Amino acid sequence: MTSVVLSIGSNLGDRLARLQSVVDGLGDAVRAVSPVYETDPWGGVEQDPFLNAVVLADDAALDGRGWLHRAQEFERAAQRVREERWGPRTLDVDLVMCSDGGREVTSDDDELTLPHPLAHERAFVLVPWLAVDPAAVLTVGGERRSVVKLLAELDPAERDGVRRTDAVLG
Ligand code: PH2
Ligand code: MG
Ligand code: MG
Repeated sequence: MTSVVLSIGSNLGDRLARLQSVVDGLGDAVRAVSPVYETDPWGGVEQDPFLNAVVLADDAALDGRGWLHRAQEFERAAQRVREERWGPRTLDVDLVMCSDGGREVTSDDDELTLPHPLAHERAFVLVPWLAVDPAAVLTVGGERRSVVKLLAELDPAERDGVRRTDAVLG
């Protein structure tokens, strides 16, 4: 059984519908969905705010690469085009971490890096993740770190840039 933490984001078009498309596409695999947050763009590109959420999902049949391919299918279905790094997108589905029978899956090749190498720097990932798993732990530089502490170490401005909305993914 593999479990995955997915970070989903959109800042082009009907942002909420794009996020919902992932929850719909995952169907019965979904274990938990975070609230939806409106977030200031991260990464230095001037662009409109994102909607972000985190989804926890399980699927006995998928390994890390299988999850990556699912994520890419959702992006393709949202007419995602590969564009500017950290620029605007209809839908981004990132694997934050994956575990297999409770054991963390790691990967470091051209196609897939697990855990996500930048997740610990992104309040738009950590805040929604904590909302669905207050005990979340992320491996950073080979060390298991509590996500609560990682978030506390971020610049307060980063945390303030992540604002909970009333939107609900169902
Ligand atoms: N995704 C990016 C670049 N910057 N900023 C926020 N707030 N949320 C995102 O999902 C995001 C971003 C490209 O993947
Ligand atoms: Mg991304
Ligand atoms: Mg991505």
